[in-house]
Amino acid sequence: MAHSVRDRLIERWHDTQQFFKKKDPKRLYYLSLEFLMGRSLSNSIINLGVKDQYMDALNQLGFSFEILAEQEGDAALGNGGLARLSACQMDSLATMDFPAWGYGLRYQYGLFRQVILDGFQHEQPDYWLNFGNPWEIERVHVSYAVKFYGTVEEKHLNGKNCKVWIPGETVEAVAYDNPIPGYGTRNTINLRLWAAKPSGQYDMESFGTGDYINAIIDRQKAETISSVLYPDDRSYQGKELRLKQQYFFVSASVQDIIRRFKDSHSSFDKFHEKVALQLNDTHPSLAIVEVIRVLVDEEHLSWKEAWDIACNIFSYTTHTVVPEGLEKIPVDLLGSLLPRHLQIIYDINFSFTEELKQRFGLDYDRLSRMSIIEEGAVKNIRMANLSIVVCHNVNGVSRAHLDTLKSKVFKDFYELWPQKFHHKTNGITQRRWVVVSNPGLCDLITKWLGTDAWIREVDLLLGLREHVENKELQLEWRTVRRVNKIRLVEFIEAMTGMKVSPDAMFDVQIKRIHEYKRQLLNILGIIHRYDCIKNMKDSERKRVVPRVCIIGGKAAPGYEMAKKIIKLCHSVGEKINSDPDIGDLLKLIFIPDYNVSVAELVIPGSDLSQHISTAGHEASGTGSMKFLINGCLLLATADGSTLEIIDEIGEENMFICGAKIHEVAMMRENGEAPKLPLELVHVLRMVRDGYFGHEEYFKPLCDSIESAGDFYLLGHDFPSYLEAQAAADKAFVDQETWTKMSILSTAGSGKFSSDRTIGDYAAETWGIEPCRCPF
Ligand code: F58
Repeated sequence: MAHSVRDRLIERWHDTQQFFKKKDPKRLYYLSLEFLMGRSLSNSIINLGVKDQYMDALNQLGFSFEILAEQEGDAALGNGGLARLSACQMDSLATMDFPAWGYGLRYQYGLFRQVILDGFQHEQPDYWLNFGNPWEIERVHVSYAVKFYGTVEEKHLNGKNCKVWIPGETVEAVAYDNPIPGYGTRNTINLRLWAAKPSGQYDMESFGTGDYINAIIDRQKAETISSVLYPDDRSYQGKELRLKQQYFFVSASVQDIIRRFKDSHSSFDKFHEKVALQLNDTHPSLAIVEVIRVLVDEEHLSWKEAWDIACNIFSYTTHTVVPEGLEKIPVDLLGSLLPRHLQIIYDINFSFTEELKQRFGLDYDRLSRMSIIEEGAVKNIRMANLSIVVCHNVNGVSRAHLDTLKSKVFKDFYELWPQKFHHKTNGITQRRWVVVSNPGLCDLITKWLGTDAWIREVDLLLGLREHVENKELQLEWRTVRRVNKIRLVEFIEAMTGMKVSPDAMFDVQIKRIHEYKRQLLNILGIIHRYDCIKNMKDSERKRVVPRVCIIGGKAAPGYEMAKKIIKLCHSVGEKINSDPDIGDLLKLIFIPDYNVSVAELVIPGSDLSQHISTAGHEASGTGSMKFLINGCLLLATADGSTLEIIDEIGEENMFICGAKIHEVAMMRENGEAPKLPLELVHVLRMVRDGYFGHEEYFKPLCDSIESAGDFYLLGHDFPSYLEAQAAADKAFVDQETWTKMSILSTAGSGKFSSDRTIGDYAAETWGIEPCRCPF
């Protein structure tokens, strides 16, 4: 089936590329080291508009589409928010007919599989290409040599002094194209992923000297560059392999972009009118240096010409809120791997620091903060500084994030170039997150709006507001949600062996495990709830709203605290789930191996979802948007994009808790460690006393709150968190009110479509126009 869908994809993809070639519009090249695409089958047949035909054909052959679709594995070439954002944005770029290309790496091992043994996370390799990948087209003839190491020599050529890089190693980058179909359009854009292969000229000397076996083994090593995705979503890695990955993918992409441009242009005069390059965080920032190097050293443009081009074509989006999250590459490492690039970075930095001196005088503190080179025992290259200096546009991913960039992370740069800084609030695609994953709700929305046009024009969802009081809609809404809950109940039983009741409130927190995302706050809240129920009289228990608490997410393999949180969740779950006093009043489930496909199943079946990062720590957050559009209510802190969600649907339709961003900042500045609330002290005592076992193992978790300064302010936020939870219970009892809040959540979610985000980028940052291929 996949192969027959693939044929249709290839046809449209080919026509789209031919059409772009003929029209020669300005193109956007989206560079990202991570894409979390998930499954492709359902998405493709829906976007191609052939779902019904395929369902019929499969029925006739005696297959069920749902069962077949379940067989597909996820393409998990990314970690978390940043990577899923790239996937949503590719869908919007295709649907909105923008002439865009994605570039990335074709890792052989995607994000690790999470296996839980005795409540502990273990990582297993995700060798996702084992049975082949029907969605890619191998382009053996589209390949480029990528150089590493070696020396730079000064040569005199055609009356000019030139730098010539003599590489020490060359690896071949081979293209694998992945068609991305738009919805309701013939346009099908390309995601080109590079795989590393030994170069034809690789190590010929070793062959020459007769060391045949070792020469072959060395050749094989080339492939390691694209072998594995780094599974850390917290920090940059000062590792050589990571740097090699970055340069490998950047070099191949830049060569490809320049080759395509030169196919139809004889000079670089119009390069900036035809090319926009988007850097998804700083991971592809070496592209800036590579473009300058190729233009100066290989195309023989002047430094000034190359510089002007680079400044015109590059834009950069940052996804972090803390300076520690910014990428730094040791100068020695870069100098040995890419000697010519280091020279260029020094040249850029020289001009930049001269400009700073002109503007601010000899303010050495400022100079050292803003310099691209960080001085110190180990000298580093600050990739964010390099990106800001060159890019014409620096974007944050929510309004609140931009404020943080301006006032903290990039304060100095904002003072210098205020016009460069903007935000484009993130969004998610309604095609994947409703049409594919929640067909029941999709049909219901279409019925009540009287059109399916909202699938391309998401603002039409607002039309649901006028029906919110309609009892018929409310009933149908509840029915659809109930069916989704039952599907989730079955999934939970299959994954964990636990039977839960669909009458309970399904309260979900699924995302990467991080201290700042505060899964610990959630678990401590659950222990509190458990303790309260245990101490209730029978008559009181009757009033308890039954809950199924669901937590899922992966911890980075080296992140010990996150791993302890996973184990705590299991230990608490074991205790609660087997307590006969509790029965169906409370259950705690950990869903293993959380990924895009699991999210597609869990989100439509959730009643309440939690987004409770310490205010000021989540740059945007996109999980909340997926829940929102599916009519799941949010329990959230006033952080990242939640602030904008409040503006759209109103605080009265959500459960908001916790310190505000400025309050967190104030508490931190004053070094206040507020007294912990008694309920929290009691709950922590239960953990410390071994109520859930493993007291030694959990001690650092308790210490982080009680004796290590409670950096993430669980103590401060605990009371208001419990209040928000109580408000959610109260609202859930009144199913009519809950349903109205749910409808209003979906109705107000339009702003958080990636179509809006991409429309804003296209108009304000990239300067590209739709280019629609005729049907
Ligand atoms: C995430 N960042 C943000 N980084 O945390 C989230 O708030 C935001 O919604 C999302 O980006 C999309 O903008 C994120 O996923 C990473 O994964 C980096 C990977 C490499 C190391 C540093 C973090």
